[in-house]
Amino acid sequence: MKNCFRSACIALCACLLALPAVAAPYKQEYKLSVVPGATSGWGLTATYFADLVRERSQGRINIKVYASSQLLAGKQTSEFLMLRNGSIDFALASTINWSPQVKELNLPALPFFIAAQPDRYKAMDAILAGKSGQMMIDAVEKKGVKIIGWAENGFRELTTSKGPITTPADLNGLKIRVVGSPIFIETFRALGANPVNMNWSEATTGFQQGVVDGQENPTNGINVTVKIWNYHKHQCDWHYIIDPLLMGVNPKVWQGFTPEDQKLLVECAVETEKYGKALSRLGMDDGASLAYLKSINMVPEVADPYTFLEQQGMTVTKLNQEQIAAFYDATKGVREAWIPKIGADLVKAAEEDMASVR
Ligand code: X2X
Repeated sequence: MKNCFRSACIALCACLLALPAVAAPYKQEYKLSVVPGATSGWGLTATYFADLVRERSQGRINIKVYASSQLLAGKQTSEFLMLRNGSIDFALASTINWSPQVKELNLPALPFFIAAQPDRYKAMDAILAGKSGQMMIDAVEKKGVKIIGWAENGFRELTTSKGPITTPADLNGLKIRVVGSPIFIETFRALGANPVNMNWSEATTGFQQGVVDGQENPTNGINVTVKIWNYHKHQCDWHYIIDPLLMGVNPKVWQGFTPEDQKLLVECAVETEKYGKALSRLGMDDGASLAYLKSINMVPEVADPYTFLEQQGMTVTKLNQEQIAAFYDATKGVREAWIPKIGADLVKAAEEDMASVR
């Protein structure tokens, strides 16, 4: 009898050991936050990621994109904290919106730091693929959010109702809407402008009412999709800063995925980076973005943004390197003040990454 009981126990244990580990069930829906609208380049990039993940996981991982700062009650600079505390599962996020909490993310917002490079796209790619990109990721992860990839909102160009703008003096006294991140206030003050802090969720109403004379955002991703010509007739292409996008995940949510699914998510993020960068750079690079978008059959309606903006009655002024140098000089003090806050070692690593592709 005793033996019988023992054998039964052994058999039961063997059975239990043979069972696969019981993974936590996946959520029916994972919420992904995006600050601007669903039709912005950034919104389309997030949707591309969500669709890819759904398809490759055969519907096991269902990510829903919540655009227009819906999950943030309009307050874009609270996104990082909400993702960290788990109110949000995923975010495709601008370095600008997380920079109040993670100082290192001000690196791409150092005025004219990347714009002064001979090839700004190459310089950006070198940073993201290099040591400085990894240092930014490490800084975010140390603060409690998992990063699985990059994408791009784009180089930010200035649009104004008064203009054209070709020298810092042209900005004198102009009211410019900026995001609520301190480096922007300092940069525009250094240029003699009057920066006004406004959430993106309220910005277009502000443009409509003429509360400000201008704003700065990327050409393809935002200026075209928000129909900026309805408010501003001038665009100054000065490339003064860029906001790469981070694909962030709440760490508990991340740990809830099996290793295979974590791998799948990273692979989807890698493809999303290619798509997002191509959308952002389309019509402004050597043609590589158009070729890529054609190859995946995803060319958007506006493939030539400059011609398109001019057709809408806008004047686009493309500054040459000499004109950009005048803005570079005028913002020297901002760079000097911010390098120690961002971290001199990070800025040095970025300089080395950019130099490696010159
Ligand atoms: O607020 C902006 O300008 C936007 C949409 O580009 C960001 O979220 C950084």
